[in-house]
This record gives sequence, structure tokens and C-alpha cells, in this order.
Amino acid sequence: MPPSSLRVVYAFAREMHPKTSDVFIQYGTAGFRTKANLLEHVVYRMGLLAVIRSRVKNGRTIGMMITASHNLEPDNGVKLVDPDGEMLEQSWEEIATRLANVSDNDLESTTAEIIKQVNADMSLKASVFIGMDTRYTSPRLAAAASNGVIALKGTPKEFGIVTTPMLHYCVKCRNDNTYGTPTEEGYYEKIVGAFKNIRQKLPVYGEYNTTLYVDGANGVGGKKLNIIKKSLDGELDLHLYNLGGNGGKLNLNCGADFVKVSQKPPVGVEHVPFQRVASLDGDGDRIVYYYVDDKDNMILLDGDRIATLLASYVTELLKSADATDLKLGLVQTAYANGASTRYITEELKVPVSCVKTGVKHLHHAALSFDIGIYFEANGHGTVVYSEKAKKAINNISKDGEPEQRKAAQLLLNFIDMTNETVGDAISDLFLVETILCAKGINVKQWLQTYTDLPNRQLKVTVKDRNAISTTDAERRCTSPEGLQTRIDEIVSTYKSGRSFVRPSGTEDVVRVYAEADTQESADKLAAEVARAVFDLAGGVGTRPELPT
Ligand code: 16G
Ligand code: MG
Repeated sequence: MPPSSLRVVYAFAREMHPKTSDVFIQYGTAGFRTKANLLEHVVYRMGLLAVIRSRVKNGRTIGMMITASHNLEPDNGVKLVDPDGEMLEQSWEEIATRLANVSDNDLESTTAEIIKQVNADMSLKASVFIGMDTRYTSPRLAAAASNGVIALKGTPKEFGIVTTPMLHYCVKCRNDNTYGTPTEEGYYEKIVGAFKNIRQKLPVYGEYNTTLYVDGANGVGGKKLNIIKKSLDGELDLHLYNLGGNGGKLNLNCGADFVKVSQKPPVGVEHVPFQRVASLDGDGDRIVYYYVDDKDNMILLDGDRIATLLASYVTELLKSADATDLKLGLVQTAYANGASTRYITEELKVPVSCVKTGVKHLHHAALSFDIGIYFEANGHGTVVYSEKAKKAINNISKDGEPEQRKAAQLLLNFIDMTNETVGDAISDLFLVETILCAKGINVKQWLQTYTDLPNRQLKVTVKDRNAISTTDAERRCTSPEGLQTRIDEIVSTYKSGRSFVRPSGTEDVVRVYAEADTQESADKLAAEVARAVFDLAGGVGTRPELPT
């Protein structure tokens, strides 16, 4: 493309998506995320960047998802998806940030600079898949994304309202047709089809029952389950709540993040004692389970629980298939409950690694195993299978002894049911339901595998959260001076105490995590550490109170 045609970039910007705010915005752990009314020019510019990225990748398709996940309705966001359905390569985050923040007058020249810097051949075709969540600001932003793509002569394809993982899946399929068909229907066929296949091989038995309640967070995940529900023939009896009607507000007092962080059941769900409930987040890439007991206590089964359930089942299947030479490993973050890590290492004897918060870090680390399971405690996770593992399992499914063949065939269905590109609430839901059914257990039995250490999360507002730097997968902080020593002193006075602090990647706060032997101690430990952060890292506002 001759440089003169970059004029269109400026013309579109000025006429349709002008930069109206000087607020600096940064491509963070999950793309750009802020108030929706500050985003239109950013999304337009990401449309430009997606085209450049597609050309750098030889015309392979790039994804753009318009969503602010579990944030409340007034926020929105955008993130780019790489050709294999993974998060945008990290080195491009800085490029994205630069392009998002230049003035309209400098947009054309900055675009030219970036094209040169990344060595994009602008004569190639470029393809960009665009998806959005249910926010009322999303259609407008999706249109801005399309315009960005068109301005650089790429081809946009809008998928309308889809979950984030569906978009990742479609991008992957478009670039690798062995993975599936790049449409919403293709997604259902593969994932739900695999679930139905398994159910035929593993009939319902034991304490498992097929009734599942779902909290849809008034977002896109519940809506899609409502479509899936119609195609299930009694394999799973879904009762769906918080589907976005009846005045229910997106993520407000409901959804996976609310349930996990507040440790309270969501509004809008009918609660029957001991009935298992799956709670999704607003864009359908996170899931936690919970139930309410007969005394109205909520018992949470979070991402760590799902990870351990997956690890124990995959281990069993690998044993039955006599494929134990395949290396299975699990990846967690510092937020993983200490009890889960102990259970995985000591009981399941599966190796665990701990990485920094953020899906890209977990995903990357999981790829180093033949079969890698990764989960954040907040419910984001999936399983990735190497080509070596897929081949070996496939061979056993054909040539193994009858029992081995059976296990390998189940594993193949299990692989099909997994969205390997990114954590996916819908895919994870089917994985969990399959395992509970295979083991013939109910939610109380699932809980009995280990006992979570009580924990508490708090946030502290400080002048500059980047004054906090961390090391050792965020488990220790290296600045400000003296803070880690102070945390160590505080923690040493608590039985089974553990605590760490880190700057949030999505909010202007410092996060505090604490766990200890009792809830009271965990609450107090968290508060003491929050006060240390406030004192040593430039706290703003009121000093955090100790619990009374
Ligand atoms: C983003 C991340 C999520 C992480 C969360 C932490 C992705 C797709 N999402 O939502 O994995 O748990 O940020 O938020 O990477 P925080 O930095 O504000 O604690
Ligand atoms: Mg999400």
C-alpha cells in the first residue's frame, strides 16, 4: 500500500472516531479497559493495528473482542487475539499503547512508523474477526473496530454478540481448520457434541444428578447456554438465572467475580440447599461453582477446585490408557489456595508451577507440559494438549488393549470438549459436569477432596501503584523498601499464614491477599498487611481498619 493511502487513516479518525480525551490509556493484562465513552478512538485504532498484525502474520486472521469482562456496565474494553487464538504477543502491548495515545494529527505518521517498525507488508490481504459482549456500548465500538480495519484495507468480519472464548475459538479455527469450524454453530457442534458423546459412554450414576443451576451474570454466557439448553436431551438439566432480562444488571451483585471476591451468593438466583450452581462472568471466560447449605452458608468451589478436579480425572484416564509417560502439569498463580497446591503436589503427585497473574502467563507455562492444566483461583482456566499427547492418545484409541482404548477414546472426547485457546466458562462447565458424572459424586463429595484455607482479599488505594514491584511470581515485593520485611513479620505471627501484595493490572489499586487457619485470622492478617501497604507505599484516603 503506498504511504499516500494512509490519509484514509486520518480522515476516518477525524470524521468518525476523533480522539476526544487526553487521558492516558494502557494496554494491560486484558487489553484496554475503561469507561466506554473514552474508548471509541482507541477501538478504531486497534482496528488499524489488527490489520497490521494480520499482515505481519502473513494474512492470518486476528481477533478483536469488545468487552470489559466482569466490570460493571458503564465500562468497556478491547483486546486483540493472535492467530492461534492466544492473547496478543506481549511485545505488541507497548505498540498498542503508543497507537492508542497519539493525537489525531500524529496518527497517520505513527501508523506509518509502526508499519515500518514491525516490517508489515501492506500489500498482503488482512482479515480481522470482531466479537462483542452484551453491553449497550458494544455495537458502537464494534463499528469503530470495523472502520479501523477498513481504513487499512483489511477485511472485517463481525460475529455480533459472542463470548470471549467463542471469538478466540473462531480465530483459531479460521487459521487452522483441523481445529474446527470458525462459527458459533461450529463451536456448539464441537464442544456440546463431545459432551453428548461422552454422556453416551458414561451414563449418570452414583450421587451425581443432572440438575445444574447457572448464574449468567446478566451477560453473554447465560444467553449462549440458553441456546445450548435447547439441544440438550436430558444430558444436563440447566436452570438458568441472570440472563439479562427483568432489570438484571450486568455483573451487578452477581457473576463469578462477585461470588469469588465477596464470598457471597449472587442476587437473582433461587437457592435450594446443596444444589450446585455455576456462576459465569460477563463475557463467559470465567466460571466458579458454589452451593448454599441448609444454614444459608455459601460454599465456594473456585478455579483451584476445578483445576484439581481436572487434574485428578485426567491422571486417572492417562493411567487407564497406559499413557503415563505423558507429562501432566498444573499451573497456578499466587492466588491459588495453599491447600489446593498441597493437595495437587502431595496427593495427586502432579507437578505445579506458579506464575504471574494474567492468562497469557498461565497459558504460556502450561504449554511446557505434554498436557497442561492452568487455572486462576478466580475461575479462568483450561487445558492444553501438545501434539505429542494428541497423537499418543489417538494411537492408543485405535491400537490399545480394550480398556486402554476405552480410556483413550474418552480422553479424545475430553480434548474436543476443551477450548484450548483460552479459559472458557461454557467448555469448563461441560468438563466439570463430565467429571462429576464420571466419578458419580455430588457437590459435597467434590468439596471433601481437601479443605480450603480461609482467605481474604482487600484493595488499598495509593498515590502510585507502580511503586510496588514484585518478584517470584508476585509472591514477594521488592519495593517500596521495607514493605516485604514488614509483611514477613506480620505473617510470621499467624498459623498457616501467607500473604502477598501486587499492583492490579486492571484497576488503580494495590491488591492484598491473605490466608490463615481461620477466617478471623485471614481477615485480620489481610487488614494488617493492607495497613502496612498504606503506611509504606503512600496510601491515599483513610487508613484501612482492623476488623473488630
Ligand atoms: C484480567 C486477566 C485475569 C486476571 C485479572 C487480574 C486476562 C484475560 N484476564 O482480567 O486473568 O486474573 O486481570 O486483575 O488475562 P487484577 O490485575 O486487577 O488483579
Ligand atoms: Mg471475563
